Amino acid sequence: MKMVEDLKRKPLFILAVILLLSSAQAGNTNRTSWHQCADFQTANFLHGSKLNVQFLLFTSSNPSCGELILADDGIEDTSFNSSLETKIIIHGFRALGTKPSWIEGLVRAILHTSHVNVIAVDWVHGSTGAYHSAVDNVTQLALSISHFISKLLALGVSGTSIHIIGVSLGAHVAGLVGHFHGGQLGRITGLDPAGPKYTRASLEERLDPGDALFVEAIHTDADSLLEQAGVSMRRLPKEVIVYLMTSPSAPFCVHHSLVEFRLQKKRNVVTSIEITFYSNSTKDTAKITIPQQEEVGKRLLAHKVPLCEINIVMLKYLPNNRFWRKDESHIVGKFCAAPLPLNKNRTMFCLPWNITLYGNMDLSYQLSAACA
Ligand SMILES: *[C@@H]1O[C@H](CO)[C@@H](O)[C@H](O)[C@H]1NC(C)=O
Ligand SMILES: *[C@@H]1O[C@H](CO)[C@@H](O)[C@H](O)[C@H]1NC(C)=O
Ligand SMILES: *[C@@H]1O[C@H](CO)[C@@H](O)[C@H](O)[C@H]1NC(C)=O
Ligand SMILES: *[C@@H]1O[C@H](CO)[C@@H](O)[C@H](O)[C@H]1NC(C)=O
Ligand SMILES: *[C@@H]1O[C@H](CO)[C@@H](O)[C@H](O)[C@H]1NC(C)=O
Ligand SMILES: CC(=O)N[C@H]1CO[C@H](CO)[C@@H](O)[C@@H]1O
Repeated sequence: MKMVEDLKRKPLFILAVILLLSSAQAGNTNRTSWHQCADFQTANFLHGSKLNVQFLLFTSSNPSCGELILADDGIEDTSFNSSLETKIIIHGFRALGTKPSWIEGLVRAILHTSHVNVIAVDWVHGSTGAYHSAVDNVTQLALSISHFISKLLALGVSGTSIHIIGVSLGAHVAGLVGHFHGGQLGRITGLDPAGPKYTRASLEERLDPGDALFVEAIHTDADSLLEQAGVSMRRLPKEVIVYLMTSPSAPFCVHHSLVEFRLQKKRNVVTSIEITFYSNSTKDTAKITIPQQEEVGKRLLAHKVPLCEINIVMLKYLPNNRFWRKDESHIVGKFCAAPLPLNKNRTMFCLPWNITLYGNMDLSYQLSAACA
């Protein structure tokens, strides 16, 4: 049995040696000049019993060319800049043992907006095969990433400048790494943290709020987003669930505005007002609800173009008519909108007068926020 396995492995082993030799010959002794772009491994080629974790460094000066960092070799010899923040990306289960297709886009997007070191952790090798065996490899992987981070800390990198971004199963790896560092690393972002095998896991095993100074989990497949979109202006508690609106199609991101209606006088019933933003090509709607005996209702309105491209706002009062009781025929109040996040200046765009809205009738106004 053992011999059969060895025989099967030999051609691959020889091929790997040839590749190593040829790459050594292609380079010269100048480390920076022979450096070629390093890429993710493919697991079916390098099949073996080791995790073969690779750390690939990407920087703004060369966002599409990975630099292989060997944890035991001089990190100082690479383009790693220890005075910058460091983002470490950890992928999840890879059924087919291939490079995650989103890695390049994520690296480019990060480097486009921030001047940081980006390190992509390639554990394709241990993440393939059956899901449960990928899960079994998580502790060993987390240990080797922790070891790598310790090397960075020894170089003078501050723990708070480290941000781990873990996707799916990688989110729990990030949690484990953070746990090994006593929860003192700066930030962990879990993107769609994996559910299978983790819903009943202990705090040590899965991503939890104690794993870093700031821990966030972003779920893109959660249900019922919309009814939670009321706006509360209270101080954030230590842990909070927040909802981010998205559009139904790529690139999914939308702009958010706070819309607000302030009644001239309080009412004994709930007040509902439909707000619609129109640009030349888009239409987005939200419903403001003002509780009874309150003056103000606030709501988040997600729109596909920036607020400054919205030219018309349409308001519609939805009377609360019941069979036994008619609501008031009209309401009077003031409407304001502000792009989020609110900046220091708290720029609000208000219709400059109290408006009268009649039941179920659309009223349109020009909204002219200037583009910055
Ligand atoms: C080695 O790299 C340095 C820095 O990029 C460069 O100035 C030098 O010419 C290179 N030497 C060789 C032999 O390629
Ligand atoms: C590292 O980053 C800092 C801050 O941007 C910069 O001032 C410095 O020149 C960089 N060092 C190197 C070697 O690029
Ligand atoms: C919207 O249409 C008007 C009139 O055609 C045009 O002047 C304006 O530039 C357009 N705005 C945008 C953001 O395309
Ligand atoms: C805030 O207001 C100040 C003074 O009017 C202005 O210089 C600054 O650009 C404004 N900032 C923003 C984010 O609008
Ligand atoms: C709108 O109504 C409120 C409440 O009655 C009043 O204080 C405010 O002056 C009015 N604003 C305008 C612009 O008429
Ligand atoms: C690369 C590696 O270590 N893979 C291991 C992952 O876990 C499974 C299940 O324990 C092992 O069979 C693999 O060898």
